[in-house]
Amino acid sequence: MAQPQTYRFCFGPWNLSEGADPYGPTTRPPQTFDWKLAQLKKHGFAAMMFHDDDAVPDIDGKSEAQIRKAAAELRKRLDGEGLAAEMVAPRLWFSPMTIDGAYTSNDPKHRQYAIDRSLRSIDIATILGTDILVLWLAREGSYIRESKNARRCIGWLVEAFDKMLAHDKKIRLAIEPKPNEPMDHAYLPTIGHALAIAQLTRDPDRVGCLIESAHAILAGLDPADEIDFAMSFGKLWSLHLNDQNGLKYDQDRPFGNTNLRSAFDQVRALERNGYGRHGEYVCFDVHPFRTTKPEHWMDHLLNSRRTFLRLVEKARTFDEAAANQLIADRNYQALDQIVIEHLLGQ
Ligand code: XUL
Ligand code: MN
Repeated sequence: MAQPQTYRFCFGPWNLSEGADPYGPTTRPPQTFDWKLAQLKKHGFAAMMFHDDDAVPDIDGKSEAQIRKAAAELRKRLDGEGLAAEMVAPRLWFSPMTIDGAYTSNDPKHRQYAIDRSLRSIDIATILGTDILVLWLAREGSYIRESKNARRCIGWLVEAFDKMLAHDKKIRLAIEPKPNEPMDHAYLPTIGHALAIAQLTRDPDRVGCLIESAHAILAGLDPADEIDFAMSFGKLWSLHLNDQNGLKYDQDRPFGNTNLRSAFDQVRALERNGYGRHGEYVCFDVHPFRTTKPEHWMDHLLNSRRTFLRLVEKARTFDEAAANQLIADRNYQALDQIVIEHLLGQ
C-alpha cells in the first residue's frame, strides 16, 4: 500500500512583513533577512521561496558575475543550514521599467528589461538548486483596455516564455495566475489560462502552474477544483495556501481562517492527487495581521501549518464509505451534514 504523503513546508521572506498597507505605515520594526531565515529553520520549515531580489539584493545594480557570486554565497548558506530554495520569481512589478507592464509593456526597451531580468532569475534559480521559476504576472493586463492590444500581448507573453525556456533547458515555468490587483484585469487570470498558454510555447511540458487559494477565490473559482484541474494535467508544481474573505483586495489570510470547509476540500484534493510525491512543497503565502505584535510575528505561518496538518487528519479520517453510500443514494443533504459534523468533531 502506498505510504501516506508527508508534507514539506515553506514560505518567503515577504511573508514576515511589517504591517504597512496602502493607507498606513509599518507597525513592526524591520527585520533582517538573517532573522527571517533563522525563524524558518527554527520552526521546522524545509525551504524558502525567493523573489530574485530577495536572493540577490540590488539586482538591477549588479553585473551578471556579481549576481552569480551573490547567489552562490546564498546557496552555500542554505546548504549549511540544511535548507532548500523552493523557487525563484522575478519581481517585475517594482521597477520604473515596468510601470506600463513588463513582458507586455508597449515600450520594447521595457519588454527587453523584463526578459533580461527573468533570464537572470533563472540563473539564480539554477545556482540555488531549484528548477522552478514562478511567474506572478503582476502588471500584465490593463486598466484602460484600449491602451493595449490583448492579442499582441498574448504573443509577447509567449515570446518571453520561449526565451526563458531556451535559456535553460531544465527550467520549468510555474505561472501563478491572479485575476486582478494590481491590474483591473489580468491577461492570465486562471489556471485554465495558464495551461492554455503553455500549449503555445516551444516546450509545453515545461510550463505549468502555481495555485494560490486567494487568487482562485478572487476569480470566483473553487481552489479545490483548480487543484484537481491542474493535477489532471500533472502541472501543479507549487502551491500558495491562504484564505480570502470574498471579492476584495488580496487578503493573504491564514489558511482556513475564513472558509474551513473550502480549506478541507483543498487538502482532500491535494491528498487524492498525491501532491508532494514529486518533491513539491506546501507554501503559505500569508501575511501577519497589521495588528500583530512583534512577539507573535510567526503565528500566522505556524497556525496555517497547524490547520493544514489537522485538515490532513480530517481528510484521512473522513468516512469515505459512508459518503459513497450517500452519493449512490443521491442523498447530498446527508452528505453535506456528515462533512459538517466531521469538521466540528465530537
Ligand atoms: C501576489 C503574490 C506574490 C507571488 C510571488 O499576490 O501572491 O507574492 O506569490 O511573486
Ligand atoms: Mn502567491
